[in-house]
Amino acid sequence: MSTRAYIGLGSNLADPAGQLRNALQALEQLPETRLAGVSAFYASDSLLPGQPRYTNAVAALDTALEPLALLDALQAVENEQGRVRAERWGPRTLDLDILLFGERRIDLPRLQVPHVQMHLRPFVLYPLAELLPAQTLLADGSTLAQRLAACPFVDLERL
Ligand code: A4P
Ligand code: MG
Repeated sequence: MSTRAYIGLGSNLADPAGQLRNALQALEQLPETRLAGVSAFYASDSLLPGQPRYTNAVAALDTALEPLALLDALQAVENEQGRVRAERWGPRTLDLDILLFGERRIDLPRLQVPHVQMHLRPFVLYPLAELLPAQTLLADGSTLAQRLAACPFVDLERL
């Protein structure tokens, strides 16, 4: 049986959109998994001051992997092609976060789902809204539509 999962992709390497495209190709190759949809790419300033701008997107996966196996697979993708240890750009050039895993609520040391910060981040909410209905309930009990209203489309550039 497969589960619909939503993955947040982020990169602030010199060619972040290229990083995301590579990551999407890797997601297509994951075992027991189908890439079911991808949002547009969005650019925004980093939450951490002094870092280059990020490009973010959200992908929908239909996967038969269990959540921790999916996390392992995503971390392998990050390690293989994402993490470039060029100090100038900081250590993290590809970030793959599990935003939602079906209706599951997971609270393990390695994995919290829904992603704890997602309802606060425009660069997650707007791409997610391209793939999910606005009435979808998020972890804090609010709907996607309510969170979008609380997180205005400011400084987010749809690429
Ligand atoms: N982990 C727990 N829950 C999850 C989950 N749902 N999905 C654990 C993925 N991983 C999860 O993550 C650290 C640990 O979180 C993992 O080992 C996993 O077991 P990480 O990606 O290795 O480390 P990180 O990147 O430092 O942490 P994190 O939380 O992903 O970073 P943030 O908070 O996302 O900050 N600004 C813009 N505009 N766009 C961005 O994407 N991203 C960051 C990174 C800062 N500013 C940004 C953006
Ligand atoms: Mg992460």
